[in-house]
Amino acid sequence: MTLHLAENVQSQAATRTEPRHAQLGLHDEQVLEMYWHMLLARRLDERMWILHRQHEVAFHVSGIGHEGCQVGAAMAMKRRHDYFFPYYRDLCFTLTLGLTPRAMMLALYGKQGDPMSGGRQMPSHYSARELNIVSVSSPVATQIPQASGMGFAMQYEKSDRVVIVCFGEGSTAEGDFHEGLNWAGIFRLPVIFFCQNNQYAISVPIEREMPVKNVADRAYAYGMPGVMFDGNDFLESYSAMKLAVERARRGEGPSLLEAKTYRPVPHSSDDDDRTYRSREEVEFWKKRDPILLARKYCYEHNILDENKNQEFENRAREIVDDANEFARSAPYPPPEEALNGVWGDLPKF
Ligand SMILES: Cc1ncc(C[n+]2csc(CCOP(=O)(O)OP(=O)(O)O)c2C)c(N)n1
Ligand SMILES: [Mg+2]
Repeated sequence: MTLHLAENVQSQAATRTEPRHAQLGLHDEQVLEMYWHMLLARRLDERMWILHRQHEVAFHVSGIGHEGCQVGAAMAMKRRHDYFFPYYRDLCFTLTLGLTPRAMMLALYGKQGDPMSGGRQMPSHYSARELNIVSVSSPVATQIPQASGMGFAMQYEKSDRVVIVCFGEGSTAEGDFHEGLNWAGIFRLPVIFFCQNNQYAISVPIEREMPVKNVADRAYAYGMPGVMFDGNDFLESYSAMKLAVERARRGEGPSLLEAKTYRPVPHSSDDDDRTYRSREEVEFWKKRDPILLARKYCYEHNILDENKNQEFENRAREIVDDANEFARSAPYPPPEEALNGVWGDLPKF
């Protein structure tokens, strides 16, 4: 069964008068925390683009436009407890889970202290052992069967930990997606499959990626609920994820969640999106920017005002400046350590 979350939530909301976040059990401070993570992620991301255009760094994959669905998802999980399999667009998701801007900048510059790989991985391949954020591989969708494997381990250990795995809609055309969901469906594993549907796989539009309209429709074939929601609405994301997490923790099995969203920037620093989509389309979606929507919500509910917002902007600027300077002035890894962490015992050449 594919459920459209908005219809469900709106019908409940009609009978209640509290603000949406209160209905979801969120305090004002938690909403503010969500807004803060979105804003910090955006300012960090923008700086990464600038550094690339200044030829300071080699590559960047942006999460701009995805902050709403990512912050909602991260806030519904138990940080440092559940297991996370992010993908390259998950800057805001992993930041909310506890990865620091300094760590992200070190990885971007490929510097020695990069805690994810010591400067060996591509940028945007976020991971942190102490936060249970599992290392990302570059071939898309490989993380999906890995997450099902982790779900199987959690079930075997009778743990209450839940696993979440993130991917784009283009990745649902990979065999790995289908094998991962099939396995999780059969064994009713505590895994949440979280698709961030931004309607493109680089230059390929969604109609050329899959023969059905929604990713959530695919859930039926694997015996799990498929839920879609407005991915630019941080509270809808939180709401959908909360239900899926509760279901998984109760031992009722996996869910497939689809956040409908958009990336208003090119696929990566090496892409030119003017070759495959119109500027009108991009401008349309910029008006539905998840940060603008969250800020409006916070203003309307007196959770934030312009002064506080400016304070947040200043703080974000300081943190981004600090992370940038920290990573820029850090040393590169020594060449003789290039094979560390690749071999158990270094072979003789
Ligand atoms: C197996 C594999 N095929 C192709 C690529 C090249 N590639 C990298 S990202 C990407 C698009 C993936 O699109 P989607 O899953 O929708 O995620 P999005 O980037 O849109 O968030 C492709 C084709 C790859 N990394 N791995
Ligand atoms: Mg996509």
